[in-house]
Amino acid sequence: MSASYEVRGGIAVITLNNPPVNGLGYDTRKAVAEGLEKAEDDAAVKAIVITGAGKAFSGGADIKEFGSPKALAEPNLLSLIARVEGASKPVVAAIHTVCMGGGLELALGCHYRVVSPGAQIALPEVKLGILPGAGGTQRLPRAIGVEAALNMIVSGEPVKSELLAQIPGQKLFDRVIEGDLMQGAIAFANEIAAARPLPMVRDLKAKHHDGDAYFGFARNTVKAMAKNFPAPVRCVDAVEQATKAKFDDGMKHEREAFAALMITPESKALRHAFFAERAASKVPDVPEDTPIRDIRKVAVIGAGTMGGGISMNFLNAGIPVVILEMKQEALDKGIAIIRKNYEAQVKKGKLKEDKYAERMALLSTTLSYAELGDADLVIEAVFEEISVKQKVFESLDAVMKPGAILASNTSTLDLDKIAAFTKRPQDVIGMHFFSPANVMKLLEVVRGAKTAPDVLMTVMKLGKKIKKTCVVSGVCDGFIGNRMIEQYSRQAGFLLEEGCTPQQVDKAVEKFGFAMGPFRMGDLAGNDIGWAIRKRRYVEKPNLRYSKTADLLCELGRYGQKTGAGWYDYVPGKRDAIPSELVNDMLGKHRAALGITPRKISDDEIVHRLVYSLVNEGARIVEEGIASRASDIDMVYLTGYGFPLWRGGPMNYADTVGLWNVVQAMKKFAKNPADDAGFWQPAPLLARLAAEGKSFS
Ligand code: 3H9
Repeated sequence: MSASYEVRGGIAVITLNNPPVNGLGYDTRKAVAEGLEKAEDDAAVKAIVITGAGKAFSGGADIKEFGSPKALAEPNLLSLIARVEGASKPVVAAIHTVCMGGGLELALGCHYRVVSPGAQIALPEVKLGILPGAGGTQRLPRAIGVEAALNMIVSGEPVKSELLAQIPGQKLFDRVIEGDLMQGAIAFANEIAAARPLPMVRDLKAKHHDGDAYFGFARNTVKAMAKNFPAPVRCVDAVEQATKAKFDDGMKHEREAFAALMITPESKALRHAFFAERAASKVPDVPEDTPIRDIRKVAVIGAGTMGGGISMNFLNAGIPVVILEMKQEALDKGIAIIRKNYEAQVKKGKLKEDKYAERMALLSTTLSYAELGDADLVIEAVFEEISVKQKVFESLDAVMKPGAILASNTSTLDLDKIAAFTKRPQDVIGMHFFSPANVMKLLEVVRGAKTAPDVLMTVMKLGKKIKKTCVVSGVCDGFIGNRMIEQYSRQAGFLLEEGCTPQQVDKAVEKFGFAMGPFRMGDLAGNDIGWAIRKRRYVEKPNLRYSKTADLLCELGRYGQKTGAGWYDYVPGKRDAIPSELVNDMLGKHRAALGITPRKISDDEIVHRLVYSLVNEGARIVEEGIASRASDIDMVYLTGYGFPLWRGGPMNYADTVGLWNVVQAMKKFAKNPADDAGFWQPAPLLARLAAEGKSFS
């Protein structure tokens, strides 16, 4: 059933019923139109109420339909809204919980709107790289005023219904109904049943006292803030039309902008990311309704930067945390850093004093494992060395209550080995946070060979609660993200050997849209980390080729910002990366020693060699089942590694280039004698998909 129809005491009630969020897909639109017709034809019906079943009034147009003929099939959303607006009997929208996008546009086409307090009201289309395309840019400014509407349309952020209802002179909500919404809506419909003419938002005026200056300012601000996304500026243009053009002309403008934005690569990438994020939360062989364990208290081992950041996630979500350290001094230092972080948020106005106090009150500390026993989840964030982890997990195994989840924050070590240090490997899981752990969205959830399904599902749901994007990874060296970055770093080293400078590589990659190029990133994270991994690799895989440039840098003690010098020079106390003559000399000498004549390498080649390194390793990771799907890899790179959102992640980017083209480029790179032919051997999955003309998605 996509929408139900019933008559309650002379009021027809049409209930959208298209789970999970009553998306306005074809069947639902058709059912609403049929309901309207029935209600108009029934002389006993005085007025009509439209509402939504379940957990939403409506989440908007059905995004899954986009690009298919169904999205345009009549009644499309525009014609449905026109049909509602032109109905001969009053139509009341009864809004609750979620009213977004096309859902809000449908409500704006109704003659009246009543709402429950706490409902999330939004036009979030901009987050999908489009603008509201069913009258939202024309009707919302008429209902709540130009500035409030533009803020909502450009940000896409939800606003609580009771706040919107407080806007002076607003015409969005006719009544806020505390208590039973349907009872209130039917009572309201009875009150207005005889009112004529029927009010229409389209007849209101959208005015701004200083329109030209305001829209000029808004356009400049939006351009600066969203320079890689075309939609926000089009939103400003469309709302300006609402103030200057006739309603029908404004609608035409909106429709054209909507159609133009829909086909942009940016919108495609954002829609890909929307579905990728939701897909990542699903584990193919673990049912979503798997009963989960109750997590009421969390223990964190280690009060260092990572342990402190991890703890803050839980404190922010109202979950008590106990931190364990070996020495009181280390505990004091860790707590002081957490305090400092919260105080900085209070100073910036991002956190209220009382909330800060509430969070700190949830935090306790201990020097003794014996005091951790009542925690439901313990996360270890200690030194990345297997013997240290062994000690920690043996201690935890001895004290944690039965059923407690034992998690490791390891980024490289074998989780199955760690699990084997306990007598309960089914309760052991990896929770790989990214630094700063209280800020970064990504949480790689590492599933060991023996991790129990309910442990996995508990951590996935908990991850959502602490506002992380969770991606499941199987056990392998580096898991998803770091395993791929290793190939990217190897290739970056080859580029230096062939003639690039670190700044040239960083600039090209940053122009492509990465938050930071590989060398600035190395300086920030510490070049010694990669050095330690390479030393391990030289023993494990002696035939694998690495550029020696990064080792030479580390031998000079240039570990990055923490030592005041790395690939770049730094002025003490500052983070600005200054090109280093010493490093460029070092690279020149190294090339000479290898007999390489440096060549000029284009930005295009730099970017493609680096991004395709990620893609090729990503394909291996999918094929090996380490990641469940290619879009999981995109989520890892979008939320943990600064990959440009408007390109949708490395695998999506490869799809847009075309996998055949990617493989052709790789074959060309393989022929370069200064590169490494073995490096460019296409992963079997990539080769197969390219040959079959398919994509990762
Ligand atoms: C639009 O309206 C265009 C118009 O202006 C013009 C048209 C001409 N369609 O997020 P969750 C699915 S554009 C289809 O985990 P939550 C989602 O894929 C639309 N499906 O739940 C997932 O499915 P699955 C403007 C949708 O409770 C499931 O719902 N609207 C849609 O945390 C649960 O999702 C938006 O951009 C949809 N519109 O949050 C709203 N929305 O289980 C986007 C959700 O199969 N949606 N699904 O993976 C949201 O912001 C959140 O989903 C919402 C619920 C707040 C609604």
